[in-house]
Amino acid sequence: MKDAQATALRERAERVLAGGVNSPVRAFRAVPGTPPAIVRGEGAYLYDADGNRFVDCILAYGPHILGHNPPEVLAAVRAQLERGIAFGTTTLPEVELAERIVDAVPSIELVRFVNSGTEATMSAVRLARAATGRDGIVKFDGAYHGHADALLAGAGSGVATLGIPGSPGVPAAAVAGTTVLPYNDAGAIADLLSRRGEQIAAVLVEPVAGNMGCVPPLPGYLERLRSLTREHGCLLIFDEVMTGFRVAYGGAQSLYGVIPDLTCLGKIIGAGLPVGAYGGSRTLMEKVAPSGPVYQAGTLSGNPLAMAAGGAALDCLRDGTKYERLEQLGHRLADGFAEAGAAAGIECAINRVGSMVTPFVGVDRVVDFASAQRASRAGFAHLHQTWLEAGVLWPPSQYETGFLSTVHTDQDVDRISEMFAGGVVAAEQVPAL
Ligand code: KE4
Repeated sequence: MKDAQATALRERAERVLAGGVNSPVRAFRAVPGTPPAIVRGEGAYLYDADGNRFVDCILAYGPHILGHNPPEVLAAVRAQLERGIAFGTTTLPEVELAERIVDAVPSIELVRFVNSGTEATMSAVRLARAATGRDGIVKFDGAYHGHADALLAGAGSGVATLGIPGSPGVPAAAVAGTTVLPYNDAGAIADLLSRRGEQIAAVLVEPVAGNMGCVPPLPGYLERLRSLTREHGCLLIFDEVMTGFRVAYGGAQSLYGVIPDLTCLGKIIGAGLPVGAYGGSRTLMEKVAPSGPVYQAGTLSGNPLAMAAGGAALDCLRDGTKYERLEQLGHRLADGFAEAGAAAGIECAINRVGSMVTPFVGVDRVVDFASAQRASRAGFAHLHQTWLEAGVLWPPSQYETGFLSTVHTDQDVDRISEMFAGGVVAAEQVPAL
């Protein structure tokens, strides 16, 4: 029955939504099967109309670190709803969330809320260009920073999933200032900056890559980015849309002790409601209108419902104890994958930072997009289908990161591992899909 409802919803959606989805990765184009027709989320689980339960490792691609509908977030949203949805004025919830972010994130003295991660990175790049008077931007192959023209070059996530080389409609001029380098290659960035550093406004990096699958920074890499950008007068921008409040309460910058000039946030700070943010020093952020000339705006930026939801979520995370639980769960899951792969005699690279986990089948090490691309996508697709049939919902792409929440149980994690064991096969053994 679940396939019948899923197919019916997809066919109905394809009659009125572009591609039947509102974001390409949801279309399951890189894996077999039909996206389930989800009608409800609760805790670590999603449910379809027939009540079939799925252990959810997508978690809306990151926001639901506390699981679906955490009571504290629901209560905060309900309370705000009674007071109003949007006012077009400054409200207490946006000030309170900003205070939490300023208190938590080392690089941020002033913050500006927007409505998506794309807006956050797009605005941070504009600010960096204005602040330095330079146009050049460096990003890394397989990193995804949203779909702003200048940042679609060499993008990961859905762009990589669908194998789109950038995107039609992005004029060459829009990406002319964007240089794409391999991630985790300190020599490549050192060489580029030695040759063209004075033209580079900013180096934009996911401090833990999450859009080529999860790929942690090699030891010393972030420190090297920090020293090289400082040496050449470029800004260092950490895109922490995914890692912010995910890998630590202060994000990857507090986990690794490397402080960027600007930070982009999203996902968890809205607890599933539309949100993005960018922030940095007072000196930099006062260049943003209306205090400075760098223009950026948004009708629903700082929306009170999203702000109330994010504030409640951060209050649940602030004491740090939940990160200990996320580390335990992530460690248990990664160990389960590694044991299953070894037992099956299949070469696997299991990458993890906290509760961000990606298994790569058919390779022994993944440190950048090129090595991620050497993993068996057919093997991943087979694994994804095995999970789906067993009631585990994993992101439908090798180039997405699986997430755990504070309300996943050891039993949930062990089931995911058991199904990994059933689904991980060598590329040559992958049945015709
Ligand atoms: P949004 O514009 O989708 O809110 O955020 C863009 C973005 C920016 N930076 C990072 C590090 C991100 O991971 C994202 C978006 N993440 C993807 C998942 N890998 C969103 C999923 C989707 O496109 O539907």
